[in-house]
Amino acid sequence: MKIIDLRSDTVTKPSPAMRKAMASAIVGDDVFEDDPTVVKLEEMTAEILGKQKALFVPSGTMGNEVCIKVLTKSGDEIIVEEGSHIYNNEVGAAAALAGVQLHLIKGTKGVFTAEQVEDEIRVPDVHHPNVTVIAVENTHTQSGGTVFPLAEIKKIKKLADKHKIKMHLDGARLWNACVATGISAQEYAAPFDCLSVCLSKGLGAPIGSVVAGEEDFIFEARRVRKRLGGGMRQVGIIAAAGIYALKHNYKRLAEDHENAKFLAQKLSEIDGLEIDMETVQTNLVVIDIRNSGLTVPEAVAKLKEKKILVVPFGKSLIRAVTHLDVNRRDLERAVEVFGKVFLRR
Ligand code: TLP
Repeated sequence: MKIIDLRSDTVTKPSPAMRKAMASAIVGDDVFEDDPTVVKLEEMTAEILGKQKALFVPSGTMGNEVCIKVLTKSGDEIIVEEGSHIYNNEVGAAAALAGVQLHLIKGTKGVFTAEQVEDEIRVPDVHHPNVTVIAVENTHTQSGGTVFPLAEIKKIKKLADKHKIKMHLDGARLWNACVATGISAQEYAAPFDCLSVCLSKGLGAPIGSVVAGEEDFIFEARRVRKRLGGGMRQVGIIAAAGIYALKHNYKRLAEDHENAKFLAQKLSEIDGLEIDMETVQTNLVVIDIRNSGLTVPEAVAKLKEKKILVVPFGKSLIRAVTHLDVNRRDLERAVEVFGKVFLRR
């Protein structure tokens, strides 16, 4: 029986058509900026995001960290939400690589307000670090893929301008926010000095993220990427998958969102499982199992025995993600298995 892998949308495998595009990509040495397929992907992404330039990087983590490094000096402070990927899931990279400290803001389902930021901005004082960046995550992974409202981002941007603070967007799943709201990627990216977007999540490419910003920003970002060991050679083979993904797999994210709603609805009908339906706005479903009688490791293991893969997502939480390699029938089977595993004894 097929394994239904709901651990993340990163588990998607390149389709035969994507592999064909990869195999026939024209390539060159990208450290010499000589790979036409990478150049094409960078130009295409810059245009989609309404920025002057873009840079292909191996991962979303490197994308965020390159941006942070370019925007800050060691000893600076950056404002991030307390559940953010930058704070929780990048192995302390902002501190280790850029030497910055993180100033945490508590959001509601990943969303914080301009008023909250205003309260946190320090007055200039010889003792204080310089606050140089405000980072937003859209969609917000830890909250279950919630969308950050554009109106609030615009208010935060106004405040950032007033205090001469730069804005960074962790847009690993920005595409999902765009499809869920109908707001274009350009509109969402406009308030930000730089952003990082992923091709290897819902879009289904095997590897790759893109950083975008103005020309001088990308010039520096290219140097930082090289310093981190992210200068790649005939990488058009991978960039071709990214181009294919942007062309063919963007609009279909709506299907993943529908599937996530279906899954969340059905799972929430099972005794002992709780889902905050308000957070099911895109393709992530966070399930609270505290009243099920099973621990998180037990639940993950029992589901795995029956070929359903999910990830632990907190003390009493597990996460299931919909993506292009699971269809409605797979999810119906997953619901059936959940029903058996969580059957009250
Ligand atoms: N998120 C992964 C895990 O690391 C949690 C996932 O499966 O959701 N920003 C955000 C908001 C992300 O959710 C992720 C990946 C990244 C950055 C990092 O991307 P990669 O894995 O390409 O370094």
